Amino acid sequence: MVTNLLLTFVICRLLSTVGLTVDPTELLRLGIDGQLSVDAAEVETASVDFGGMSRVKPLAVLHPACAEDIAGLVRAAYGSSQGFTVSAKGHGHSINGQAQTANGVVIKMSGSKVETRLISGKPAWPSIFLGEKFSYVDVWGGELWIDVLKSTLEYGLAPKSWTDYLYLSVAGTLSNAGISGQAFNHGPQISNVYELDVVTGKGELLTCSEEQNSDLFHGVLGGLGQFGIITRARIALEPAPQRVRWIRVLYSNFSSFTKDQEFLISLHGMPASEKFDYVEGFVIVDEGLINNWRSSFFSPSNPVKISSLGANGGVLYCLEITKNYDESTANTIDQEVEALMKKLDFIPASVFTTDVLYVDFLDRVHKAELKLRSKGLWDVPHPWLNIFVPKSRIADFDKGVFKGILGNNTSGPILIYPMNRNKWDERSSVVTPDEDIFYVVALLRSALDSGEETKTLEYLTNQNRQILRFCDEAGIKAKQYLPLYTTQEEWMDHFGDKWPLFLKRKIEFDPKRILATGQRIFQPSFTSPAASWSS
Ligand SMILES: Cc1cc2nc3c(=O)[nH]c(=O)nc-3n(C[C@H](O)[C@H](O)[C@H](O)COP(=O)(O)OP(=O)(O)OC[C@H]3O[C@@H](n4cnc5c(N)ncnc54)[C@H](O)[C@@H]3O)c2cc1C
Ligand SMILES: *[C@@H]1O[C@H](CO)[C@@H](O)[C@H](O)[C@H]1NC(C)=O
Ligand SMILES: *[C@@H]1O[C@H](CO)[C@@H](O)[C@H](O)[C@H]1NC(C)=O
Ligand SMILES: CC(=O)N[C@H]1CO[C@H](CO)[C@@H](O)[C@@H]1O
Repeated sequence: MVTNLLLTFVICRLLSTVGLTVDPTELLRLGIDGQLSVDAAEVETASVDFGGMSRVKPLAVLHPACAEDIAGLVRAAYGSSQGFTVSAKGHGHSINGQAQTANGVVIKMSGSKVETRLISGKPAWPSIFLGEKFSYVDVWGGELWIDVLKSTLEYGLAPKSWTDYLYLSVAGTLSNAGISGQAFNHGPQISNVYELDVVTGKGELLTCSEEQNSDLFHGVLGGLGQFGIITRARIALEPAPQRVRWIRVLYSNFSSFTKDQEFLISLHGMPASEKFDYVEGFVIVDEGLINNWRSSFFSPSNPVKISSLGANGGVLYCLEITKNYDESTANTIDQEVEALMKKLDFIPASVFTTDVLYVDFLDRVHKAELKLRSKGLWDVPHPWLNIFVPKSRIADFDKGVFKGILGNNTSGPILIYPMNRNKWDERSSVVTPDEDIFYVVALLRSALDSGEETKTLEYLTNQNRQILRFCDEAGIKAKQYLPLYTTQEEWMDHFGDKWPLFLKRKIEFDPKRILATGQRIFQPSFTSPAASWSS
């Protein structure tokens, strides 16, 4: 069967670099008629994101039909004397305008009609490779993970490492890391990529991997879009399980909670039957939260009364674990789960179990999205904060933030789960704390204009600052995930030891600093000719 993942293109018109200025009507004369648009509605769509806090209009929007279209546009930007910027936009699920750009073109990577026909019946790259030792799929960078999943499931295969939500583009998550409850075992999504096609900031289309152009490969993974635009990614696959046993248990004692999480992720080297496949957790600071958008799990047939569980200080912690299975293991799943659960120290009366199809588990957040959309609660500002906290300080973070700064109203789910750093490749651009185990803490907040002060954007934004300041002052060497900084000093501090390499790669692969300026790490050379490279 020919899958819709085949992304080879019959006709790819090249852009000419002649006569370019940054006047949008001039941009339209680049020779890619019908693909560069200055349509008001398109420009408007390209100027917003999920965060809903930043609005920046580009000059034009490119609908690429193939990787060469992107290379042509970037070559035009690179060669232009006046200069313009180029930002790839995946599904626009950034929080702070990371995919936006003012003086340039936004490339609509997701949802554009990328050519899927084959060159004379033969794909230039195979879509799915089924090997005895390993399998993979080649996908367009703008492909959404949900579509990757649907296509690979037709072959009984699926990617190994996920995000909680699947309506994100492959390249968008690979530019950050891509984490979920499988990361302790398989590493983040950037640890599960074999090869990439990348258009650099000079407009060269290069294939890269561990062996070939390896510096570009490692740089782009977690690279915040700074070194190139990913047009193709080769993603590792495994046989897809059929079903998932999905369990939530509660703790009132934070140290028991983290001890159990750390125990469970220490099992990563064990045979599949002796570990869970997914380990996450969340913080429940009030009873209202238990009815939030991620916890429909508990109700209505599973009502939870915090008061009856003896939470001290009102804070409870929920461990969320799953075990995959299929027909061949259906008869042993109960024993395997029981054997693992025996080793945990949760509140005995607090076990909530359900059993769902693998695809329904992976796509769980979409259900919540539909519910929130129907109530008009999806398109609201999202002042999210994601932090990696080293294991040695997570208890201090609990005291200072969950039991301190947050008070009783958090305006959204708070995820917390540990990961093993040895599953992260040191050579990638992503920055983690300097310990073997670190936690992600994700405050996934929605701001509302309900008249309550604690729900406003201003209140939540201030609280985020307060949390970061707390980490600083307590000497918790936390690192932001999906980082937001505005000065180069802050970015240098964020990257720490990795900054010199990050800068070197920038100079090599995007010397005019035209790519992904919405990350606010570098100023394009043409807007600040005086700004020299810092080191
Ligand atoms: C509801 C929701 C749930 C989420 N859950 C998780 C989660 O569980 N785990 C997790 O790790 N993250 C999660 N995220 C964060 C998400 O991974 C990032 O925001 C990601 O960048 C979103 O992908 P996108 O396609 O929307 O990217 P965009 O917002 O479109 O782009 C993000 C950045 O990547 C760059 N970029 C986009 N496409 C390309 C490309 N082809 N090549 C190079 N650079 C490119 C952009 O220029 C921009 O700088 C979640 C976000 C949301 C809104
Ligand atoms: C929490 O559990 C730890 C062991 O993990 C124990 O030492 C401590 O006393 C417990 N705290 C409370 C308040 O029960
Ligand atoms: C949270 O609410 C509980 C009672 O519901 C109260 O005892 C506690 O002081 C509150 N905490 C904060 C920080 O407001
Ligand atoms: C501490 C605080 O601000 N508590 C408020 C949390 O939200 C509820 C309603 O959702 C208010 O009643 C509390 O006063």
